[in-house]
Amino acid sequence: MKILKTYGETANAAENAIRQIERRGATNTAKVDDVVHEILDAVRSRGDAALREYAERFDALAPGQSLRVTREEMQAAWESLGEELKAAMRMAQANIRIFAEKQLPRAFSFRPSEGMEVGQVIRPLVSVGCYVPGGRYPLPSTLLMTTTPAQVAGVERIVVCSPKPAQETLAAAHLVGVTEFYRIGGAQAIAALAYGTESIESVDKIVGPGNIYVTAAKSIVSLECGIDMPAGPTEIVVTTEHGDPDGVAADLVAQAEHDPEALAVLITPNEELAEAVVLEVKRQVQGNAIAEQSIAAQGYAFVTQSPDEARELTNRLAPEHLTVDSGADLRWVKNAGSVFVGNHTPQSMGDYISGPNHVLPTGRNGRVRGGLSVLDFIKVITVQQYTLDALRVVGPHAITLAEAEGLKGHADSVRVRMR
Ligand code: HSO
Ligand code: ZN
Repeated sequence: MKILKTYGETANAAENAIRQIERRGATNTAKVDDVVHEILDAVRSRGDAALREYAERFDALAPGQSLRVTREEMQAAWESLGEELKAAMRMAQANIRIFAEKQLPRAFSFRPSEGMEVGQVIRPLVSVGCYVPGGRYPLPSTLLMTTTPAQVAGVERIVVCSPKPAQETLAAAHLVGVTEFYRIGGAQAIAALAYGTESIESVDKIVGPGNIYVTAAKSIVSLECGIDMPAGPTEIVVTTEHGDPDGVAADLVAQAEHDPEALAVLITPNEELAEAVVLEVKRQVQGNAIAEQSIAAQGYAFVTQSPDEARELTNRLAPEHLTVDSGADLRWVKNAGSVFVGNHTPQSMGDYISGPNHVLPTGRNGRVRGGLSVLDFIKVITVQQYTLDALRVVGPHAITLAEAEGLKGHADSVRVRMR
């Protein structure tokens, strides 16, 4: 983990490192774009056959093994779990559900003037695909985080795709009541969800995190299918003046263990604290091979001249996970995926159990959106209605605007109904 002061001799080195971190999203997928296009084309043109070939080649699907997981398999997986894990999954599911329910926007309608009514209704998406990464670790928590808000929204058809799904992931699927689960992954799974195959019907939107192939595939298919966001390698920023070095280091190591490309950053005006955290990270990271790699490559402690500068830098990076000292004033947080306050709030609580989603914007997407939520699974549809009297009062203004735009048909369509 490199310590860089943003002032004095290291100011340039710090600025260069910051710029490189800022560019992290864009450069990433370019190197796999060609392969991903090839996979997408193959699944689009050859459907199930191509899907099977890729699944056998990359995801250890046995020849003859079905792509679709049966409900009996999910149930057996659930029954094989210990009571402790079952209880933890139940609590996570309950908290994710309550949180998503609170997030639901409301329908309304009102009368801006007599006889004129405008409003909105909320409708769930009809079908969604939830991608649950298989790779390095099984992620049953991601299955809960993606499917539960979709259920709360009222999505009719929820499809889960996960390569080499672990028993825990199948068990989580049983817990939430998933009925359509395919053991496919990578760009080929995204292609199947977006385009459909003989055996898999396409979905309206694909959500969930994934490796660089999945992220690249999602961005390519997004022209014809909804997607949530590019959720790439994990990122953590801790912005603190007086955090506890042990706890801060533990959070940095925790998120760094997701991926050799994970980003782990400390931002502090307190140089002593930076040194203590760096030492502590060095100690805690031992034996954790992936965290060691990512911290060596993308681990930074930026020492700023002031708390304000620390806050500005934080917003510039727009991190996926952000830990701050105090919740009393969060107005300064402009860009972040999810915020964790104080020494007693390990980021892992949010990863697993608190209820807010752990599928979060990476690659500076925290500038334009927050984490996955019930809002990703609904549409706000607007509704309006006039009485004849109201149309006679408000219509002339629409006619004026239509004529200003030279759109005679628009103007006439109002005029005709005012008679
Ligand atoms: N921190 C991850 C989510 C996760 N953590 C799943 C543990 N399991 C999102 O970047
Ligand atoms: Zn995590």
